[in-house]
Amino acid sequence: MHRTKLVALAGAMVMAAACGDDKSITNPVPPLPQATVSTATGDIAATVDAFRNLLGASNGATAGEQATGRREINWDGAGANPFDNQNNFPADFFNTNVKSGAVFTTAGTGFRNDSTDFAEINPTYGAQFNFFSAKKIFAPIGSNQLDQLFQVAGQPTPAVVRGFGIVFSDVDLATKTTIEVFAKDGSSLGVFAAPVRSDASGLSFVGVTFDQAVIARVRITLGTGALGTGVNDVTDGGTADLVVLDNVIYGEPHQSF
Ligand SMILES: [Ca+2]
Ligand SMILES: [Ca+2]
Repeated sequence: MHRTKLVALAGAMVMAAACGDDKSITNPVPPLPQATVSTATGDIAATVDAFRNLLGASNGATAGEQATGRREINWDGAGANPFDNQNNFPADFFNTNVKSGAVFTTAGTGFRNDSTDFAEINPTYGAQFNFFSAKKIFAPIGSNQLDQLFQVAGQPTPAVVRGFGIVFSDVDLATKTTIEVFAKDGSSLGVFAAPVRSDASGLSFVGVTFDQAVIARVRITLGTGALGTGVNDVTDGGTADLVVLDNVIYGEPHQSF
């Protein structure tokens, strides 16, 4: 084992020296990718459909990298039923059980897919939240932020996508519910806010696309507070704008090199 490590280290040093000796190459500064943003509030269906079409045909949960198209998570499939209305939804469900190329992280304590508008957490939530696709919706537990990362469908291989869109329920405060998209080097490609709700459905949509697959991670910020027993929405006697999410729609995950 020690010999293997030493050989690998020596190899790395040779490579570093070779790179360091080459002063003839200059790296041109790449142009910043240009984002195309679409948003909607109220009756969002037409905007969501247009966003889907922008990304291409649905690849469903087909394993393996496809040349073009999109993926989508609606949280409604029967495969997720064993996890309904609990706080232990698997972070990698949508690239293991269902091969859609998405994994999630949060600084909170877990994730929850919910068929009761989260009313079992707090009865007041039934009057706040609503679904876009019937009838499950999703949220992190113990935090109002989550990250979505991309992998080649069915493989633990980091990937990038060219677009990402998301449906939110119950956005009450402007500029607080956002997606921030990041390139594979960790640099931010921009922050994009969802519009405030505007009708009884309470739904909002924001989506962003680029010409190339440049998005490696999306940070999703849901309003200004986490769901909780006794924690009411700002429109129901509380102090925080509580927001949850439904459909996430994204370009085909392509292996990032
Ligand atoms: Ca749904
Ligand atoms: Ca709210």
